[in-house]
Amino acid sequence: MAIEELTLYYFPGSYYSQRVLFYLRARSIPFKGRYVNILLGETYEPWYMRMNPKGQVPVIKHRGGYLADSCAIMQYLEKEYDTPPKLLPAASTPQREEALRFTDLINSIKIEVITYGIISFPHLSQGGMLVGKFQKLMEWRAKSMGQYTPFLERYKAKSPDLEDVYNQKEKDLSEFYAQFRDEATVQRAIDGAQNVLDELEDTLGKRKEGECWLCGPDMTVADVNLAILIGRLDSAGIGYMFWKNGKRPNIEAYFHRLKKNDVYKAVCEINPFLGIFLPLVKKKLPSILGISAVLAMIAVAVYFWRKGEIDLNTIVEKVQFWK
Ligand SMILES: N[C@@H](CCC(=O)N[C@@H](CS)C(=O)NCC(=O)O)C(=O)O
Repeated sequence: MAIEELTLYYFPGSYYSQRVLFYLRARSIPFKGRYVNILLGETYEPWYMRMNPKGQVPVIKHRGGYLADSCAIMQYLEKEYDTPPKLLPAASTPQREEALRFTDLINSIKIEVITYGIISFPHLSQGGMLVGKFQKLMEWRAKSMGQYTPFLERYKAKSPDLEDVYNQKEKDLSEFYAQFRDEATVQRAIDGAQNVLDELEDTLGKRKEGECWLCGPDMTVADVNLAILIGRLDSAGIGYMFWKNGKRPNIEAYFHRLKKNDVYKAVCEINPFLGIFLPLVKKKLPSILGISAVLAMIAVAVYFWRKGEIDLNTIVEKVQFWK
């Protein structure tokens, strides 16, 4: 058991952060959470880019080193933390190969292209209005993407040693935006996801009684990835395109089981206000309180001064006396 403190840099509504949050909770691994606001572009600040030049969450800090990428993090923690339940089956077993193969399959789904792309091309959802609770947040994010370039330019000017890192990030972001603004690309991403879900539906259909997870009776990393995928499609209001109304009964039954799972509830069923905005306010609380206190003091001083109860000359005299 590793005793060094583990810190997770994450954003609660982020798809990839949720994978690591789910994994850590499922394994009861203690960690210190460090909330990073991707909506305000905090991951593009120089201190963060030095930690992860891709400017993305999640990142972990462990034994003085940093590691990015949700799957790499889960594999690392699997090696570092021995206490059960392990989520990657033992090496050279067919279950391990299966868990890794399903992980790759789920990773091949371009989730951002689907969820943001559908906001630009709602007719591709074939179901009219989206009703997910993250819809407003995602609409806002889809619109605000592309407005980060001035931030990147400013940070680049302040930290010339990171010039190449920021140039690469600008390039990556413009390629990323272009993907979900192209209808054919969004349609291809949806088709790709439908194919992956067909395969997962078949796999779940072959499981025996009591084998509730993708690779059998025990949860694996493949289930962490599937749970977060299902949670995202549901919260984006497009679950009906993929499993609802009897379309894929095994996936639907899996989703119903997930909804009773405490880890899933804690990680995926977050309230956008309580889970996303409140932590931000809490984080900024010292500065909010500090600014409010200064403003309140100024207001009180101005009030008494205007009432004539504060005489500036007397104050100046008193200060000089005490000097
Ligand atoms: N492959 C990475 C992807 C991480 C990622 O795309 N994170 C998103 C949040 S869900 C992010 O930080 N986006 C901001 C950006 O790409 O600039 C992983 O698995 O962790």
